Amino acid sequence: MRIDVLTLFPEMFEGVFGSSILGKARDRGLVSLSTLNFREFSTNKHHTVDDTPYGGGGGMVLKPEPIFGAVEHLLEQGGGGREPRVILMCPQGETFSQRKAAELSEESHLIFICGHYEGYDERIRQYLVTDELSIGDYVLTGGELPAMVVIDSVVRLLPGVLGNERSAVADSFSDGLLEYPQYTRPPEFRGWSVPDVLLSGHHAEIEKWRRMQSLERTLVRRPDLLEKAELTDKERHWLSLMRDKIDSGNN
Ligand code: 4G0
Repeated sequence: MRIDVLTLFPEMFEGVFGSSILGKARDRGLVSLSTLNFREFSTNKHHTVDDTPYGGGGGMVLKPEPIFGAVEHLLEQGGGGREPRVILMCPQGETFSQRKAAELSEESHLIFICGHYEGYDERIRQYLVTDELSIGDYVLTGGELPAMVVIDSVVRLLPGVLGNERSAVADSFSDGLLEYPQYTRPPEFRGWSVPDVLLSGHHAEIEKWRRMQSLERTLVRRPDLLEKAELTDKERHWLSLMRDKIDSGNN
């Protein structure tokens, strides 16, 4: 996979792209990660990339020429493959999710556009961008941190990026439920002990306990996830008892 980021602050990506899992994936040739400063594609002599909005109202708007110029430069570099996804990070975008990460991980070329502005010229959205994404309902000073979040979640899904043992572990969301609690040595720490069942060696019992813990934790913290989770009739029944118990505790 090839990933390009259009940004006025390429130095923000150095640490994230060079470190840990992302850095290793890049060194091993599993992904190419590049930044491009779109100021280089400004068409005026002061190299400006923004301007005041038509119709007034204050603030600044990102001009179309530097963004179109930078994307077209990347397309001229070729690299074969399919049409790239051109992704604009903005608070008005579709909320990013694990499902979207999985969808993007199937692509061969992603281009991220990061702005620091109150807005983009609408023609960028209309004629260049394929996806508008938001990482959540809050406003940041720029789209760089959101782009890093999306890139990290996509790259870790690429084949060979995570070691076998790590990818085998059931992540939160992979089965629609939150993860069960985990413990390691010592069996007792400051008087707080590890649940007996985990030390019992009864694998069937351990699996049952973990599943119940996942269900309970999801019910308490993220009941919205239960609507889409794959549950047995027995589990649904157990959850309704649990829900009643919680409700009676609150009244
Ligand atoms: C475009 C994304 C870019 C428009 C970007 C702000 C949060 C997110 C930016 C704006 C961002 C997110 C209209 C404020 C840059 N902040 N939640 N800031 N507006 O993904």
